[in-house]
Amino acid sequence: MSNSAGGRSAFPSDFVWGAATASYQVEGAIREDGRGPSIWDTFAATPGKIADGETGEVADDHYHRYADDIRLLADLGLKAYRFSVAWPRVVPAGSGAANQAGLDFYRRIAETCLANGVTPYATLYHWDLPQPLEDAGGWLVRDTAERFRDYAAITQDALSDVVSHWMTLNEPWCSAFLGYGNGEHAPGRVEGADALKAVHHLLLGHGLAVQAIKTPSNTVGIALNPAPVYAASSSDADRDAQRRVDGLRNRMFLDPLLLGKYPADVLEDTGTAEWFSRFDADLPLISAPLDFMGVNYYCPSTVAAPADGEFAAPGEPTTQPGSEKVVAVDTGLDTTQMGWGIDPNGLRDILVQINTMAPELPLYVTENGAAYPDEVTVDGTIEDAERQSYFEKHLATAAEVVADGVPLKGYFAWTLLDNFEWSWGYTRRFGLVHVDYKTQQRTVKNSGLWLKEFLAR
Ligand code: PNW
Repeated sequence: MSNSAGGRSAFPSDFVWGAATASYQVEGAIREDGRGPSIWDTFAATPGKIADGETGEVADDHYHRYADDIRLLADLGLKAYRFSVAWPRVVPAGSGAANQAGLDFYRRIAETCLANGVTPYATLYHWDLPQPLEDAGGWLVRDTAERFRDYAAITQDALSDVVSHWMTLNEPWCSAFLGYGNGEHAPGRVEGADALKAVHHLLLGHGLAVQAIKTPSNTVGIALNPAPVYAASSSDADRDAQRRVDGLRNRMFLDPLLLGKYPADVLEDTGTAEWFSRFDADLPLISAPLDFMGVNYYCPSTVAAPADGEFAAPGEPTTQPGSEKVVAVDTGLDTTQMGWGIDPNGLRDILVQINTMAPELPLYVTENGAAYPDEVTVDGTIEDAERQSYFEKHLATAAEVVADGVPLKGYFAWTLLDNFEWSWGYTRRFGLVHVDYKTQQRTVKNSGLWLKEFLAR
């Protein structure tokens, strides 16, 4: 059995090693160079939504420090940078005129990557929807998908000479079910089963964007956050809970993308079959071939049926419309500071689940990482042995998955820098590099130094 002790030699020599960030989490400079407002500006300005009332107004000031940050990434031995393009920088009103200054910023990022021997991987949507589009209905309306295609085409046209790897969406599950289901993320709406309309419009936006930006010389994919869902017992009721949550979390995205159809059982559970039947004509577009799929993996989940056997509790804020009362079961795993269970076997299980559906499709782990409070030691080094251990275990599993013949082509750590962790504000740190938010000083954590050594080994 291979393990991480051999360092990167357990992986093929062309395996892609990178780190990821997202625009609103790191950039700051929210009013600079013509950027328009996004739903995250609005949400963060709403009292009670973000820990400590924080916002992404400054974040890591990556807008100004990107060159140093990319050099830091390269110095760790990483060869790929996954960043996201902020739609409100490129098309500030969401539709209509493009903003050259916004495009110029992403050109600087890509050129700085290339000058440092780093391949840029751009994600077109990591959740910062232009506010005017939300005011017009957001992802609950079809027009947003078409505006996304227009913005994607503008961005690809402007950057095609420096960026050849694209992801359309990051984690549409979060956009739909945290944004329109339980309201934990922007735009903070609680819309019950209507969150499934957001799923369809997001996937339609993906399909339209692929059609608009695919060229013979680029690769285009999508980054999902699928996760294995286990049943707490083999009882019929717990298996039914497993089927429902796997349906909402995984099959609702994987089936249309890879098989060209929505899962009938999910549409039935949620009472949306008639609504979805109107969109059969969109499915060929949504299932157009991908060059790769990105998998963001943090933890699995184990679920049980509600004691009274009644799954639905309509009207509650939920990420599980129609199955609101499914119970999340604690299986005794060690957890990170997010409360997320640590289970590298879950990474294997989800990669195998997708590989079974699409045996030839290249896969990338486009995010994987852990939040822990960093311990700053006297001599200025940042002790984070638990984060290092998380990476070691998941990389050992990734190596086994590759050895088993799954076409896993790369791994991006989440994340390069501590950053704005959405509704958690700055209270959760996932970085390989520590950020002092008072001084913006960067310090490579011991986990980052370990990764550097792993990559050099
Ligand atoms: C992902 N959940 O978010 C995002 O892509 C990153 O921007 C984020 O910083 C990272 O994971 C860590 O949270 C998620 O509730 C947020 O299951 C929430 C969930 C999953 C992923």
